[in-house]
Amino acid sequence: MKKLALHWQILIGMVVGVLFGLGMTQFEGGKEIVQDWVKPFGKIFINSLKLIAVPLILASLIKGVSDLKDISKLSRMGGRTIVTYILTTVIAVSIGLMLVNVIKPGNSISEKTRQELVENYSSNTAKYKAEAAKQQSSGPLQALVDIVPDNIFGAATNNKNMLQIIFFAIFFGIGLILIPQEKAKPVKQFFDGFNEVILKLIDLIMLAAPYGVFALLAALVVESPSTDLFKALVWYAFTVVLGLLLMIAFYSLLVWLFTKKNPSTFFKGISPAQLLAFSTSSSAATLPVTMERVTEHLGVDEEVTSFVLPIGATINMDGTSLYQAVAAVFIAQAFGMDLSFGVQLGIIATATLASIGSAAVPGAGMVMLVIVLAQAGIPEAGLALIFAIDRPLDMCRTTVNVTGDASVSMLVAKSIGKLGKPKVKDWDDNYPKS
Ligand code: DAS
Repeated sequence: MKKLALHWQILIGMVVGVLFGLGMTQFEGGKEIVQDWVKPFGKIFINSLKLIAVPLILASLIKGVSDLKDISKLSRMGGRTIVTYILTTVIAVSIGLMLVNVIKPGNSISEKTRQELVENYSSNTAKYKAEAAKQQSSGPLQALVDIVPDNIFGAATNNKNMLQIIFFAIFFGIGLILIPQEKAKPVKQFFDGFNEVILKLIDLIMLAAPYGVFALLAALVVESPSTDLFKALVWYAFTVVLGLLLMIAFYSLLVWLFTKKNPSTFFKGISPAQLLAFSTSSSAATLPVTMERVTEHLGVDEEVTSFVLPIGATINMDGTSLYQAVAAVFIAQAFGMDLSFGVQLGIIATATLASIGSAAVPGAGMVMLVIVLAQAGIPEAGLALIFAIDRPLDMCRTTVNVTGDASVSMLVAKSIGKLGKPKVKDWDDNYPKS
């Protein structure tokens, strides 16, 4: 039989995991069997994702920043592009935070289930309380000071210091642009190759995803058989998808306001890339199609697409950042934690940076969620709660990531007079003359 696409394999892993877990709860000792012989494989799977986080950031960010080439091109388009990308990402995170605080998907979990979760998952509740106390006692600019590491190898030793890794990677990438290019070339080639290796490692890790999801879901079912946990997960998924749909509406408004192209022609132009993003969950795999559609069908000059879209695929992931904000607060709610406004503001910064550091491959947003959780002091054990339904959400957020890149490329092109008529006639007849 033709090998099933990975996302179908994962969906099957989910269903079989739930059924297996439900079956094991039907007889004495079933829970312990799953906890002793199945759950460890879920833990191994999540650890492998966390393992890859630091090298992933170094590789994808240094490559993305150093690909900006020379500073003059950087200044002409780079400033506009980076600012617009960061603005749309901050808006995405803010929409995510607003929705998750209004819908409160994690609050529908009963106190009994919450206690079970706390016992089963959060071995580090005490650490969280200590962290929170430490944060309260530190000065107002401590969060800023914490971003600059005093030792890169020390920073790389645990996922808590991801922001320091991101800072170093961006700093290093800028340094690469500023030195003589014959000196930078071998270094850039190293990081290009390093980036390829890391992306391959993620492919390999994701091959284990169906089994990892099976183990995670089976453990989830036996350890919290309450139906209210599943209800909470459905509300969580609803919150993410609602936020993503709002982002799609926001992009069409931006395109209409700033380029006067009507939304239906924008979506007709970009939809093949959106469908590819949805089915592959990979912005990188979709990039060639995104570039072709934006250039041929949306009238953006080649010089703009060749600069704005590769950078966008690397550092602009609005769907991912929105998902990370919702997921972080959902896990906190599920563990009965009341995040202060200050911590949620911190989530805006870390989810923005985490999405910048996320690679354009399946599951990367989940890997980088570790940063957001660690910085907000939320037990990363909560990952086990949401990973099981991560893949369908990954498909949705990747679609938004690609749509965001395409819309920003049109805005940047328009702002420098590089937005013309499409080369391929598939517009409707009343296409406005730009
Ligand atoms: N799948 C990633 C992408 O390709 C996004 C994510 O994992 O959040 O954009």
